[in-house]
Amino acid sequence: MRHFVIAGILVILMAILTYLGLDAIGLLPIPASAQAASIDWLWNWEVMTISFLFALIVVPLVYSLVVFRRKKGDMTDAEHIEGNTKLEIAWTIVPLFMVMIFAYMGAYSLAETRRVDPQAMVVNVVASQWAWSFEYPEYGIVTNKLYLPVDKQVVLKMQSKDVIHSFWVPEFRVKQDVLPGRITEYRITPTLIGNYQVRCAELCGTSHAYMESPVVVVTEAEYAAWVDEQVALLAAAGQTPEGKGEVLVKSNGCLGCHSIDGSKLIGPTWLGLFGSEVELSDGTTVPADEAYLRESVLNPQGAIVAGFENQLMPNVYTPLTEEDLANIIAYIKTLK
Ligand code: HEC
Ligand SMILES: [Cu+2]
Repeated sequence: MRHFVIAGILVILMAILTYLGLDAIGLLPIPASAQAASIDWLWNWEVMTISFLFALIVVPLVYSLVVFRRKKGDMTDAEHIEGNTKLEIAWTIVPLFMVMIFAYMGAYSLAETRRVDPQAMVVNVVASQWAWSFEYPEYGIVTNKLYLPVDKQVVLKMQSKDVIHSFWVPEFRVKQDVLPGRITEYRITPTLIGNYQVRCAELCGTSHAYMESPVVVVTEAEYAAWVDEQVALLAAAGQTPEGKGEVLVKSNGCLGCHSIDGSKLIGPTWLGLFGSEVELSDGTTVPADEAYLRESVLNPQGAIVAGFENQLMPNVYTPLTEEDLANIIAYIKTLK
C-alpha cells in the first residue's frame, strides 16, 4: 500500500511537471481567430491527458526498476500472479470512456470552427504551383496579398489550377486542402490585427516550401480604405496596356515569384529587366527584348536565367492571349 501511495504522488507530480514543461515550450503560435478558441481548448485537454498518461506509464516503470530491484544474493523466484479480472475490466472501460469523451469534444470543436455567419464576406482563392491569388468578387480586386478586416467572418472559396495545395495560417489554426476541379471552403474570423503568412501545407512540387503569401488583418476602416485604393487603381489600370498587364500579373500569381523592387524571390526581379542583358545558365547573354520576354512566359523551360533553376517557373501560361502577353510586356517595360 505504501508503494501505491508514493508512486501515486510521484505520478501526479510528474504529470504536472510534464504539462507545465510542454506548455512552457509554446507549442502553438498565438491564436488570432475566433475559430482558434475551441481548437486550443481541445488541444489543451489533450496535452493534459498526454502528460498524465506519460506519467502513469513512466513513473511506475522507473519506480519498479529502482525499488523492486533484485537484492544481491536473492535467488528466489518472484511471486506468481494469475491475472486480475477487475483490473482488466477497469483498464478497458476507463480508456473507452476517455476516447468517447474526446470524440465528443473533437466533434464539438469541429462544429464550432464551422459556425456560419450569413454576413460572411467572400474571397475567392486560386492556388497554383507555387503562388496564391486572392480575388474579391464584389470589387473585382485581384491580389497576391490577402487583406482582411478584423472581427468579420470571411469565407474563402478555394480552388487549385493544378495539383493539391493546402491553405494554412498557423495563427488561425484551421487548415483546408485546395483541390483542382472542386471548390473547398475555409471560414475564419480574424480577431487580432497583424501580419501573418499563409503557407502551403501540402507538398506540391519543387518550390512548395516557398509557396507563401502575406495575410494582413487590419481595422474595418483601414480595410475600407484599402478597398477604395484598389478599386481606384483598377479603374485607372483598365485604361492602358501596362495597367491591364499589372492586373494580369497579379491575377496569374507572377508576383509570388518575381519582385518589382529588385529583390530576389524564387525568380529574377523584373526591375530594370527590359532592355538589360540577361546572362543565361549556358554562359551566353541575350538582350531582354519583347521577343525574349514573350518566349520566357510561353516556354519557361527554354532559356534559363543564370543563377536560377529550371523547372521552377510553371509551364501553364499558354491560355494567355497575344494581347495579354503584350500587356504584360508593356507592364514589365515600366519597371525601370
Ligand atoms: C513559381 C514561380 C514563378 C511564377 C509563378 C512565375 N515565374 Fe517567371 N520565372 C521563374 C523563374 C525561377 C525564372 C528563372 C528561370 C527561367 O528562366 O526559367 C523565371 C523567369 C521569367 C522571365 C525571364 C526573366 C529574366 O530575368 O530573364 C520572365 C519574363 C518571366 N519569368 C515572366 C513571368 C510571368 C509573366 C509570370 C506570370 C504569368 C511568371 N513569370 C510566373 C519563376 C516563376
Ligand atoms: Cu502548394
